[in-house]
Amino acid sequence: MKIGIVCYPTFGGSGVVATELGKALSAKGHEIHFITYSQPTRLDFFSENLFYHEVDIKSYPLFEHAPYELALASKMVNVVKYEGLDLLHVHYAIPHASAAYMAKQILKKQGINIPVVTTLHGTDITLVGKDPSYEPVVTFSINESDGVTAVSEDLKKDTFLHFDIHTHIEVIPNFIDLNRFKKQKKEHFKKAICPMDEKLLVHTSNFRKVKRVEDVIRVFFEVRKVIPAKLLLVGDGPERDKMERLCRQLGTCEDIRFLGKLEAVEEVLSVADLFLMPSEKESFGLAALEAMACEVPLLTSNVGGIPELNINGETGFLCEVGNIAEMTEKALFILDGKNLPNFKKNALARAKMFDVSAILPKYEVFYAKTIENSLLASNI
Ligand code: GMT
Repeated sequence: MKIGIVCYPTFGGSGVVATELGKALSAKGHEIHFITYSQPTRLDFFSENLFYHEVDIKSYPLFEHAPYELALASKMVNVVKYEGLDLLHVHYAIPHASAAYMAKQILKKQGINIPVVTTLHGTDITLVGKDPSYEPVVTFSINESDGVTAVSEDLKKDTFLHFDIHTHIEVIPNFIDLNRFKKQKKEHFKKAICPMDEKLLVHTSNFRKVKRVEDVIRVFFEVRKVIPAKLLLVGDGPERDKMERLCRQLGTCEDIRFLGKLEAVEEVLSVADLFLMPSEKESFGLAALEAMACEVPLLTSNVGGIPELNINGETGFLCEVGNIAEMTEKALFILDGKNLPNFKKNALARAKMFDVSAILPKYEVFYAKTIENSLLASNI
């Protein structure tokens, strides 16, 4: 198949999933065309089946905000037309689903039928999408997509709850490439960070409010009172400065390191003992899956799609959002020498269920079904 993939080419989970999906599909012989406003972060190599089309967003003194959606729709029209695409797969509803709808209508006038698959990732539904300033367009463009997928059952449920949706939503969970995300021998790194064999706690995120990084630091602070431990914080974002101030206020700076945006996050995960994801909302929790693949147990909140990933008492624990005392108690239980090996083993076993080889065929089947239905429905 010739597939166009539209996504945010940044460090966010939806962009990572979209890029990894495109890479995996291309490795299976599909021709993949990425249509994004800059080169996706994980697309930094050559492959004969991978193409990149940059969306050129022209500005003009009149525009306070350059019209990204129009530039994207125009680019989609051209790529579909000149590359002969079979399908457009857009990740994150805003504004990709509505831009795809516009491209589809333009192409229809030219006698071309292009099926559109929209994948919902989370905040496009649970935070931004349901805001009245976007809701009507999000509802419309989801309903008008030829196929819709969500990354968890919980996100599917939320979509039906917040929007007037009368189309099927297929749940296809996120996935992981276990060839890349696996425990590597990085003892020298562990020794450098934890010279006294301290336990190593890790958190990775985009440091947005919804991630509750403050809870990570507070749990660490409590754990640190009981056992020797270190904390690595990977990523960057709006809350980072505030978090650095909190570390200073608690006097824990010596045991906490902010690593910033890191491409090879699997190297850090390889030496971690516990991964923390205390998010307020999380439709899937891709970062937690990456940790499990590296044999790291999870301490997470019990919201959104996380319980579909983290099995309470097996791969880690699910806790109430913001309950620092509960999280501390559970963290100490996992980190106990007699419990830790079992949690690590279970985490890896669970991650294997989300290997790319198991999830990719679900997308291929869904694409084929969507193309077939769309052909039947179109008069072209
Ligand atoms: O978590 C974010 O703020 C980024 C966001 C995105 O769209 O990049 O992540 C969402 O999509 C990821 C990939 O499907 C999911 O793993 C995350 O759980 C989801 N984030 C939220 O629901 C908050």
